[in-house]
Amino acid sequence: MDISSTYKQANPIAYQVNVQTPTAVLVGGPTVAVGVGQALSATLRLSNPAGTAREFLIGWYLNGTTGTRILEKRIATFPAESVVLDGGETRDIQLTIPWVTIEPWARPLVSFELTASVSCDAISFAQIAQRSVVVSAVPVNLIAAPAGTVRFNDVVYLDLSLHNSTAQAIEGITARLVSGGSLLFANNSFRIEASMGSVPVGGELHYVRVARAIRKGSDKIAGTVSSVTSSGSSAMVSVNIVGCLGDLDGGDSVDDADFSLFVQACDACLVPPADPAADLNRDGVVEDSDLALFTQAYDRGSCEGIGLSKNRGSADRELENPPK
Ligand SMILES: [Ca+2]
Ligand SMILES: [Ca+2]
Repeated sequence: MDISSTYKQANPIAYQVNVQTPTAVLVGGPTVAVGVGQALSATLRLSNPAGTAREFLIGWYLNGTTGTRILEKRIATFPAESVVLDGGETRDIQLTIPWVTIEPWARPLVSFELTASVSCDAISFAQIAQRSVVVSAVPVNLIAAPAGTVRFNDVVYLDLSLHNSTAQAIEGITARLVSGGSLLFANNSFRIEASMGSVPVGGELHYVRVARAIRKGSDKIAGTVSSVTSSGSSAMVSVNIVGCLGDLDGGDSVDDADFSLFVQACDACLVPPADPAADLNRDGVVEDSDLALFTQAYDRGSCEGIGLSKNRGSADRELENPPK
């Protein structure tokens, strides 16, 4: 009776250990980042602890997933590449997966799982060398002008921009701006968005929109760019709003100094050159109807409690429902 053969059949794992099992590991952290248009690169470390040379067959495959759901079975390199390691040798093998292979699946919310598929003699190591692959987003920039502190009722320009430094066009772009409730966009909403088409390699995108400061206090505005070909990116900008309706110098009260500025704006009439903060009803001209609102604000004097969500004056309510 062949005791050795019987032992091998009953104890396959012990058998593998006895012949000095080779190893295959993807080196690095749990996640591999790949930029849009760039090749995915990963290092596979092979080890042959046996006393004699052995042939390794190396392949890889990618699964596209959303959450735990696998989108498609796999894309893979087969037949596998052959590598011979001497006895006791450890060697790093570079795996390179071109972007054209990844691109058809590269969509927002899709991640990938890279598996190195390795066999040595009759022992297969598929499933043991895995890494998550994240398609990096293209960063965006958001600028407010004027920056920092603005006066109540001032016009603020928001510029959401993107530079395509990747190796392929970014397609199907949607740009979006969302205010925290203190900046009202020209569409009379706290949120505005538009389809922006595509940005070629090396090209720039600018999404510039106008908003009005309608509430005192600090506010955060979020700008987001999403695309059908890459992950979404977002940026934030903070704006601090001082004063109240009619407080044209930002001193937190409506007094003679503001009236002087209001008269100057009245002379100019059209916005611009007239100060937009003097156009209290926001119809593009500074005239009698603004004077009526200014007089109410002047009689009130202090900005205390004005422009907050509670205890609002009639002028504030008018601001939130401006003439179409
Ligand atoms: Ca003032
Ligand atoms: Ca007006």
